[in-house]
Amino acid sequence: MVTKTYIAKKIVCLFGFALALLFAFSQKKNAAILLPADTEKEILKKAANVVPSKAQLRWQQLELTAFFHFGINTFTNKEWGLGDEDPKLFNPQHLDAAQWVKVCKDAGIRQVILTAKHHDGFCLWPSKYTEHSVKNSPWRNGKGDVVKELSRACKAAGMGFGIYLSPWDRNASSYGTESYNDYFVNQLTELLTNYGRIDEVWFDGANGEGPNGKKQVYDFQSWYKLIRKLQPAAVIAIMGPDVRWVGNEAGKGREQEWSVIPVTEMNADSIAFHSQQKDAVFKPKTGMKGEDLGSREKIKSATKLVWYPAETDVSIRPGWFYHEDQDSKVKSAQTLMNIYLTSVGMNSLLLLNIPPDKNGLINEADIKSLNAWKALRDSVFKQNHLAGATIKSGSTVLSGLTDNNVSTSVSLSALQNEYIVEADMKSSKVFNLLQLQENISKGQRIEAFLFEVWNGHNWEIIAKGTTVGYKRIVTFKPLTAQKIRLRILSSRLDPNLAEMGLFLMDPKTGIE
Ligand code: FUL
Repeated sequence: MVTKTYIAKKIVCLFGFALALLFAFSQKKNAAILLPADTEKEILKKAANVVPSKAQLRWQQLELTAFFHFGINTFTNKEWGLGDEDPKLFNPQHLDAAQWVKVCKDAGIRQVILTAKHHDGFCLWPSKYTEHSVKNSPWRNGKGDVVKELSRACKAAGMGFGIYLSPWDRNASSYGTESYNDYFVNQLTELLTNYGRIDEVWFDGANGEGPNGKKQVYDFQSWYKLIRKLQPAAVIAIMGPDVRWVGNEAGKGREQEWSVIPVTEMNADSIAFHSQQKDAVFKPKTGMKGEDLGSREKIKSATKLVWYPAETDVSIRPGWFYHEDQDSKVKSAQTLMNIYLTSVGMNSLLLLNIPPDKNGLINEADIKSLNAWKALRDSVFKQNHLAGATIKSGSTVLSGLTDNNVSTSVSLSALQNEYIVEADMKSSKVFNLLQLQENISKGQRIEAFLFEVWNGHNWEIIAKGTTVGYKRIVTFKPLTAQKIRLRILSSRLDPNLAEMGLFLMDPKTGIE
């Protein structure tokens, strides 16, 4: 019998269900669907509310990660091995993964990625599925496993750990046939199950087969599914949906770098929300090299937007693998500093390659340069001249902008069509570097800003910029001033400013 209480219970139940649905949909996601009827204002609002997934946010906040290109090429003195090498050549007699990790940690690097298999197909772990691996080498009498040694060293040091597994394989006889995908999945499964937590999986888009070479259709979607299932905290980079290649290997980010990108821009085949994670899953195509990937102009005709941040990969040496004759060509601390400014300082993450040598150690030349770079960064960023300043927007005093905590932020309100942050440092300071950070856990919003100083008579424009995102560093000639202001001329929604800093860098560093 249908009683009143029964009906009431049903209504409460339905109401609860509707609320839960509403809650689920109002949760911020790392992708958004745009509708044909959306106005420009609605599009901007949707774009401003696309946020990184948990894994993407953790990854971005690392700022600095390292690549270890190491393998059979280290012993054949090549960059791209053919896959026909004798595994007996692999013998890094003094290999010490803890040294690699220590060198990185001392340089302020927070995650490392190992080339578990490069294009030559040689595996740095004893894979069950191939003979082209460390198990047939004299190193540790064929009982060695570089992936294991490095993963353990990372765990002991609290360092993030990632793997590079080259889709292009010049050794596997199945390459070019459907069964190669099974081979690849088997290898990926070994790496994702036997070595503890994996923080990043890096799929290279490179393929040098040429027009008459073998053609392999990769089963990307099944690889992504496997990673999401076995290592849900990992980001999938480059030929993957979480991290985008910046577009060059020179350490150069974009002047205007949006982390929210239209799917059309990356020419993705498809996009779907993974049922458990809610993170977007799609297969990108390579070639996102344009200067502008996500401006208003770009997003206004989009149908889907995703959080897809840039990673800048560059080697500390001319090559990706170690070559003795490049010991004298290791990038200097100054060059690394410039790269830092044009990568991390341009809303990207820096993935710096530091290739171990034939002994299985990071070479002294690289260590020297890394330590000097760290000392340089410390000397520049130790003193923020805005710490202790009175910082205001209109009559509202802003706090937390110099607390080095990117998750505390101030939501600015517009004053006559722009957002103004003014600071009085109480006495004159000398500086040549402005650093800004948005709280990206609430989205990326700032589209244009001006930086001005008070010269005693009027406000003088010192620098102009477009995007800020996770971090934006702008450099200029050293100047002396007591009062400064930031004018955010355009923002997709009210900006959430997390950090603001003014620093002095030795002009000899040559950043201008
Ligand atoms: C490229 C590769 O071909 C290089 O050897 C290197 O691994 C670099 C990081 O990616 O596509």
